[in-house]
Amino acid sequence: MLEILDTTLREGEQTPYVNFSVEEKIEIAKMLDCIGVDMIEAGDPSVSPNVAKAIEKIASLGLHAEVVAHSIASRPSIDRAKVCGANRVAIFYATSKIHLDSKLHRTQEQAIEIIREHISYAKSLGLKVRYTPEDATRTDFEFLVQICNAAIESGADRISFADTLGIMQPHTMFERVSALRESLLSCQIDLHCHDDYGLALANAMAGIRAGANCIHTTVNGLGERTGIPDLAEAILSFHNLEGIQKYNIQLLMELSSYLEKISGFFLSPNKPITGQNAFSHKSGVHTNGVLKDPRTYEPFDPAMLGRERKIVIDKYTGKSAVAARLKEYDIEVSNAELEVIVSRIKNIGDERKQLFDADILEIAEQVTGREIDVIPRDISAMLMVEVESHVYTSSVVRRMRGFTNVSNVYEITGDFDISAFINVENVSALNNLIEEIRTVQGVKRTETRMVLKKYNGSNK
Ligand code: HCA
Ligand code: CU
Repeated sequence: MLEILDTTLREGEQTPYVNFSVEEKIEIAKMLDCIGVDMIEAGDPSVSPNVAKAIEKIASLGLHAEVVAHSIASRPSIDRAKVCGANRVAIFYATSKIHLDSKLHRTQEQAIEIIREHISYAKSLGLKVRYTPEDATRTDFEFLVQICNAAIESGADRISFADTLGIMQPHTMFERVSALRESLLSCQIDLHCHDDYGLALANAMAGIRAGANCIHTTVNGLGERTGIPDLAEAILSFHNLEGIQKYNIQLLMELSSYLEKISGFFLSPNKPITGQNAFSHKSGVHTNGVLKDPRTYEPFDPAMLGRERKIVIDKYTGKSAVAARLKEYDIEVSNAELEVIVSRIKNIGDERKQLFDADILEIAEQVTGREIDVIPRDISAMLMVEVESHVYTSSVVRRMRGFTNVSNVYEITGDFDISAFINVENVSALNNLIEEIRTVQGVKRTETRMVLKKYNGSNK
């Protein structure tokens, strides 16, 4: 049965500019445990006193998951893993020629000796041991087998086949893992796949097919450079495509949002599974299909994740989507009115990036000549930003204009330096966006004013 080791707390914290507090790490570990991941890699205690403290606290929580400490091959580091109370130490030592020659300055024979010595030492402390040949996928295969078998003989019961540079493809991964399975002494095989070419999860799934036992993930795919497989993508792929149903899917969105919030590292809208657009439909053909039967354009029901589908209304939209949106507000229109409303939307949609419910309701009001007295569900807000005195206001404006949901950015006089208009789907999206804007360098303070009613210019 597949196992998942989540390494948000170790690999994830290696994401540029991401750091977690001890309390945040404890919260993440608890949520991961509720989701049911099999192992939590909680950090390398030699990195800093706070990393060590977090591992210690997590190890003392009595979680269901095994708590793993990462470590270089050094006795003091392994001692620290032991002191922290981790169940297992994961010792990594690179094996590729380029790492041995240029980084470690060791021969292959020396590397084998170092591994034997440190694994035996960790075992003597009563720790379970995983050995990671770092850069395994660029390592001479015969030597890789030799050093891994030396590690297993010394007491490692797990080998992490690390694609440190993300250079595998599904078929090469399948071949390599099959060959490893044939050549290695008895052990569990982990797959640590980096995502440099966007193939990490596909490679991990191919490796599991070939007989590996465990894949490494992080929440939101965090990690060095472009990270490693995202926990939610991995769980949903194995659940829906491979029929492996052992994890608690309902908590994945909450954990992902929590990570966005505390890391300041926000998901791109088109990210699979947890991205904002994952269940949004736009073209007339798609929306018409989805409204008749969601299975036409949805690989699975968003309710699995506690999410809802969204029908985007703009110039691509057809009559059925507009009628359905109006119906959500209990507004009935005749077929002739509907046709005029859709044609107006198509004209406006050419000029405007995004149409909100307030705009659609306004058009309906104008076309039908009847007053529509409902409050749109999506939200508009005015955001005021004060900029640090040593920062150019224009540099903050430039960053703010990069956010999709921010429009009409003005430099202004008075207590604040910038005002901008925000349009989002709901309060939590508003919260996320404001948090994101607060992380922009040079932003000192923000104030948000929610719009209650909007009056557009006379023309449209
Ligand atoms: C690194 C180490 C590692 C280790 C993976 C593992 C890698 O280069 O930072 O222990 O399974 O990618 O090789 O993250
Ligand atoms: Cu890594």
